[in-house]
Amino acid sequence: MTDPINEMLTTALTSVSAARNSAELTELETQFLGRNKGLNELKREIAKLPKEERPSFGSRINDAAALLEREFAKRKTELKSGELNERIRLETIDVTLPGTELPMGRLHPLSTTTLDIKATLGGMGFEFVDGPELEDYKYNFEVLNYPEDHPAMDEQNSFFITPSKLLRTQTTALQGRVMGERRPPFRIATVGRCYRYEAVDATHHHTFHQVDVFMVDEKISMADLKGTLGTFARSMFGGDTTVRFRPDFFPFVEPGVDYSISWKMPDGRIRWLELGGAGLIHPSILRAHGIDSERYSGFAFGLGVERIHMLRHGVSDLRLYLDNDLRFLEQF
Ligand code: FA5
Repeated sequence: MTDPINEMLTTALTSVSAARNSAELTELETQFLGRNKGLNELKREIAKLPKEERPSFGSRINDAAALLEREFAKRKTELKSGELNERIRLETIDVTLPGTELPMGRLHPLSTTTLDIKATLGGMGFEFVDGPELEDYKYNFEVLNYPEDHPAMDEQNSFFITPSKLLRTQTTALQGRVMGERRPPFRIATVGRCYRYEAVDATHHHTFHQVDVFMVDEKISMADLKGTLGTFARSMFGGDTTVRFRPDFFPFVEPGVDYSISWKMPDGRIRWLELGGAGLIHPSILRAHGIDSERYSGFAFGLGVERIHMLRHGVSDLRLYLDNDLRFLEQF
């Protein structure tokens, strides 16, 4: 007759040495040494044995359990160290492997354009000054000679925050702030965000950027304006660019013009592209700031930053600058 203790011990020892990992081993441990399982289950047989056989059967089960526990412990150590070695092997960093390339960030096209504008005008002696985007009605319209309810203001529908504060519609709003604090001569430029409440299309946005440039000194004339604009335009658009003036109205300049630059088409023909507005600062504005308009005069011009980048790179839709679509931005 086969001995149930030996039989179970043999099966258990074979299974222990065949266990492939700690999890399997833990399962086997429950199976053979668990409460009311395996060898412990055999203990229930004791009661069925003749009295004299009971003690030796019981002590043989205990011996077998002790032997098995040692085997489990041994195998556990073996498996654990194998698993640790495997983990070390897997987690080892090979410093000789090529690295993962991280995508490089870059400046937004409007930022690079702004830097170009600043380098150009800075090189021409203009000092850059920032004005607030949340501007006083006074600086955005009033001191720029917009009479209340003047139709010129309709072209610059605004986002009013309070009756006297609005998101500036033009960087020209800086003029009054500078003239309130400085005495001529000065050469000032500013670039920044502007807002207008208007229908968004390929050439208009509610949020866009402008550059404004103005200087006040003795004997400043339209010739100075044209010379400065020409130098600026040639630096931004190429060496043979010329500037053309046409009369236009802005309440803060007299005379006022809109200006275009010459643009050479691929077939060699010249096209004129409108860039912005300009003129001689209205003498009444100088006087309002205590500047002697008999002695001093000044010019001012303004233009859109998006427009510059669009012309330089053939971009046909201004909305792309605010969409933040990488497929567009990564082209520059
Ligand atoms: C002005 O804003 C005047 N302040 C310019 C000026 C300055 C005239 C100094 C005289 C002396 P205008 O509204 O035309 O003018 O705007 C100037 C430029 O800003 C436009 O040519 C255009 O390039 C840009 N611009 C104006 N409105 C928008 C808009 N909604 N979206 C995108 N660009 C705009």
